[in-house]
Amino acid sequence: MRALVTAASAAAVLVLATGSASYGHQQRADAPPCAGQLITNPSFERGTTGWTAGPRMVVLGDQARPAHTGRAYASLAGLDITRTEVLRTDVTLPAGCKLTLRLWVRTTTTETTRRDYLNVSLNVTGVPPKTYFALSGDGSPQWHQYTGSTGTAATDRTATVIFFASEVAGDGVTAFDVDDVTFTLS
Ligand SMILES: [Ca+2]
Repeated sequence: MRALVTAASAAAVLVLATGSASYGHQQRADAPPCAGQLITNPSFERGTTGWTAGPRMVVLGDQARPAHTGRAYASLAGLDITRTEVLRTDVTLPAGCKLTLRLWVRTTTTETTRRDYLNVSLNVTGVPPKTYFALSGDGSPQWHQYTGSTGTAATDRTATVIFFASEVAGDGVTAFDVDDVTFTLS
C-alpha cells in the first residue's frame, strides 16, 4: 500500500555506517568543501540538460499549471496510459559532506483508486536503495516541498535522485509535476 507522506513525516534521515577506512578529502582552494548546490539545471529551465528524462517530460507552465519557479517543470504520468516513467540525475558527493535533497511536487488527479503513484528515491553509494517518498493521487494539488538527507562518509560517493512514476489506464488521470530539485552540501 502506498502511503501518502505528509509534511510532518517527510524529513527522512538516512543513517550511514561509516567505514574505518579513511581517505583524505582533497579540498580545492576555489571551492569550499561541504557547501553549495550540486544539481545542474535544478529548475528544468534548460530542458533536460543534466537529467535523464523521458520524451516530452519537461514542459512549460501556463496560468492553469504554472511552474514552481521559472517557466519550466518536469511532468510525469498524466496520460492515463499503463506505463512507467523515470526521471533521474546523479552527482558526486564529496567525502565528509552531508547531502540534503529538496524538491517540489504538485499532484493533479481525477483518479479515486490511488493506483497511479510517484516514488522518489535517494540512492547513495554503499547504502541500500531507499524510497524516500511514495506519492499517490491524494498528494497536494499545490506545489509541496519534500526534504531528505544523508549522513557523511569517509569517501566520495555517488548520490542519485530517482523519480519513478507508474500509471494505470482506465481509472482516471494523475499527473505528478516536479520542480526545483536541489542537492545541497553541508
Ligand atoms: Ca522551473
